[in-house]
Amino acid sequence: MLIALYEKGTPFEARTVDLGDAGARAGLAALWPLGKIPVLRDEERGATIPETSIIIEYVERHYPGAAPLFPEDPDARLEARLWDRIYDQYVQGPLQKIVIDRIRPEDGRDPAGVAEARAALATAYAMIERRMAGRTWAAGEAFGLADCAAAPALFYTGIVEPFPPGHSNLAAYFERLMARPSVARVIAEARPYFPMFPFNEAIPARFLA
Ligand SMILES: N[C@@H](CCC(=O)N[C@@H](CS)C(=O)NCC(=O)O)C(=O)O
Repeated sequence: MLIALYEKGTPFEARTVDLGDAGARAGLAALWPLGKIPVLRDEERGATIPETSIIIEYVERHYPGAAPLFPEDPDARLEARLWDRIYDQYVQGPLQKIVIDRIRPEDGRDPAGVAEARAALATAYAMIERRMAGRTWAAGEAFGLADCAAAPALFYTGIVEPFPPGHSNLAAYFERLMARPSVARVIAEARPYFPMFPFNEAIPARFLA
């Protein structure tokens, strides 16, 4: 969500939610019972919008700013939504499984589930490798919705399950994402929270300073 807001230059006030704090969790659940971040609260329109993809579409409609994040062409828009779903469900999803398993007590771990998640990532990497042959961004011609989903997902999956050798289109796409100023800014702002990431010892040095 932050990447999209930075791309557009949308003014907003950021509120950090400490998910380890019961009071903060209750406040978040009052806004959105599933208790997931991010949630956008638009006081002007009296609207509460959860889920990153929906937030980005809402901002695109009501506060479009300088940078459109959806292609004009309806078929390309569908592709943008598809690749947003792929990154959210089939890259970010397995990532969360692997990360959550690592912070569980030893006797609550699920090695079979983690192995499935790693296999799912390998499948997703191969799909992205094929998709990105000859492409610059995930859908359409410009940076957009699906790239906003891809950047944080691939940043963290690349750490827990490195891209396999020979996935040169995926690797080049990853470098384009990391070079995007909105993405670089979000990663720099995430740096103070890196120690909370259970694989933080594997974060490449170039992202640490
Ligand atoms: N599909 C959702 C995923 C949101 C999500 O999973 N957020 C995580 C942080 S990355 C969260 O709030 N976790 C807290 C929890 O599950 O208790 C989106 O894109 O907004």
